[in-house]
Amino acid sequence: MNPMNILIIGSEGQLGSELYDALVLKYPSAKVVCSDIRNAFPEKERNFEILDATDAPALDRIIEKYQISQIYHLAAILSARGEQNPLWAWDINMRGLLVVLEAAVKHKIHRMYWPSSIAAFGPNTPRVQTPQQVVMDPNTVYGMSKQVGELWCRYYFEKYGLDVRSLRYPGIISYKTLPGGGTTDYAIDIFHKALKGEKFTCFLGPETPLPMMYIDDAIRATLELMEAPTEQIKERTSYNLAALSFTPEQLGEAIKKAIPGFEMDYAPDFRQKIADSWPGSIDDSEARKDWGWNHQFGMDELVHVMLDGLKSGYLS
Ligand code: AKB
Repeated sequence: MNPMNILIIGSEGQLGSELYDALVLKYPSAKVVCSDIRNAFPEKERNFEILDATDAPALDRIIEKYQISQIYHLAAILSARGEQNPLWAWDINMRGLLVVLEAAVKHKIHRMYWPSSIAAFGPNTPRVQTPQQVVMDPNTVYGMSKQVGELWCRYYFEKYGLDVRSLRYPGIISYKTLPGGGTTDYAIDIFHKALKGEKFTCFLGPETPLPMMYIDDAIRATLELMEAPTEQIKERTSYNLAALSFTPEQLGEAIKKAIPGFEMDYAPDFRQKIADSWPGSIDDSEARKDWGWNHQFGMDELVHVMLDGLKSGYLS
């Protein structure tokens, strides 16, 4: 089987859409197949299949049709949206993962990727420089699905030899697509408002630190993890991954340096409690040691790339 027939499940989201472009660029001779519950980019010429990740027979058909050998399973309901419909979020996130893991074993998938998140930690996890191995007691449905999902990934690796790899993403910041339903989304909305000359009301309080990362770093980390030799992958649940950590106030100050008239205020809502249960910063030294992870985008680079990118035609 050609190791480079790749399926992205959840290809139309914030991460999937940019991962597609990165995979096509990195592996020009690979076949990269996109799948999601809707086609968000009908103008793009590419292999696209409608797929509900919990539909096992449909997934079987796609894997067979394209002789898929690698899967990136990104489809998930994020933290804030998950709290509005907990059983539905659990079903999509958990049953979706199990359906894909089963299909991966059945079709002898060469390598699989599934993202975990800082949401897998919880209120009793130490919040500063949260280590790789630590108490994890998430209290959101999204976080619970990530924590248990990590254990399922390790289980499929140990029991069936499935080479499934995972990263605990921080909040991912990007300008090409809008995220949907996360607690870290404020750090994207703020740029749209700032550029439109509007005041931004943040749904988190000013002093809420959260780990964040520019999307190019997140995509590069994902591809580097997937390319790392098997013997270098020592963590089979999911790797801590970090770049930046800031509060809404600090981000606002950084934006003000570029847009001096920018104004923001704060009206914390139910998402504050979610953010308060997550780490403020992450110790990702194991990823750095095991497979050479190193982030590139700091605060200044992040602010500039977001403002320039949005100005180039992506402003909502
Ligand atoms: C969310 O806010 O739900 C996500 C995440 C941190 O996993 N961005």
